[in-house]
Amino acid sequence: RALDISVVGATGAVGTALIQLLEKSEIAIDRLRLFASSSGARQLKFRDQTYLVEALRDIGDIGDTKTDIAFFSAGGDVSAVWGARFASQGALVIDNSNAFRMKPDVPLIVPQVNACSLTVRPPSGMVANPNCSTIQLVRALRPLMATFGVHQVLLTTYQAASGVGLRGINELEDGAEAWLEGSAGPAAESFPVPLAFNVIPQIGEICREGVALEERKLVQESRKIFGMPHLQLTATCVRVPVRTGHSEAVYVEFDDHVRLEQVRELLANEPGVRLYANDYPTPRFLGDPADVHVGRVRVNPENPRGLWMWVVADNLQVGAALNALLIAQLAIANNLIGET
Ligand code: 2RA
Repeated sequence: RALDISVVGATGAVGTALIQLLEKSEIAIDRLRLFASSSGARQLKFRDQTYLVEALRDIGDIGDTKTDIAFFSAGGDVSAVWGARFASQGALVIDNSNAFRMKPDVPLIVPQVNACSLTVRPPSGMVANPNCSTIQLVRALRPLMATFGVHQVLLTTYQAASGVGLRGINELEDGAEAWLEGSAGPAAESFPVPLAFNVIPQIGEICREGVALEERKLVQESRKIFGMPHLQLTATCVRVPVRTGHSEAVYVEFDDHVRLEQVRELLANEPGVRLYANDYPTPRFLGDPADVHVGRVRVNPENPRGLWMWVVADNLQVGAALNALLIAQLAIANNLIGET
């Protein structure tokens, strides 16, 4: 049946990508409502119709619609209030924020990795979309974790400016332009320090023990998705002057020796993973934005239990919008819509 769908955060980087994916999807839509935190009505085209983007403050009258699926990518505060309310009124809420990811009763889903964990427990039909840097990591690790015993995972991320949304891209470009013109450029707002021609080893606040929030998310979310509460994983998350596309240098230490040919075969046969045998992906020249791109796969010559790989993905697609759409398609296929 055609569905009643809402998108909250419709004019942000992720919301825009999601609406484009929805338009091309086969999901039948009876009613679409678009909400944005920014004031001022805007109009968006969708499947040859024009839709008014409503301000969040207007969201209050959702009582008059039985929303089937509500996508949220407008920040944790909005999700905490309105996501919970949509869910309590029976919607399947697919939330891109950090608000509910670690709640025990909220599934944290990457369909290619833990689709079986997608259950929607009434009355809360909340499903959490993991953090972008987590999604590409677990999609690359999945075939290896399913085959070998893993002792620990170490990684460094190189995350694009669009991780903080359109404002991040604008700040990077304005800062780069100013730098090339010899001026200091705008003060840093989206990042701890100016990002242009720089790298910043901090994403999110520095929590206890000197661990940044982004690094803690990677650990906690990977453990929840794999169902491995004691998985040894540690990371340094770095912001780099790239518009879009997160990169990760990942070191996996297995319980036993690994053969490079077997690892390559596992990655090459993993749906949605593109293996580069003699080349490597870079964010600026990335291929299919729906894929996780893996290159530089090599066994550590000093330790036959250790494997390096370089993992790159579009943080707005793989890391957010596409994963959210795949969760919706999975829920529809599993007849979970209207169950909440
Ligand atoms: C970032 N992963 O890159 C965080 C949120 N998208 O900023």
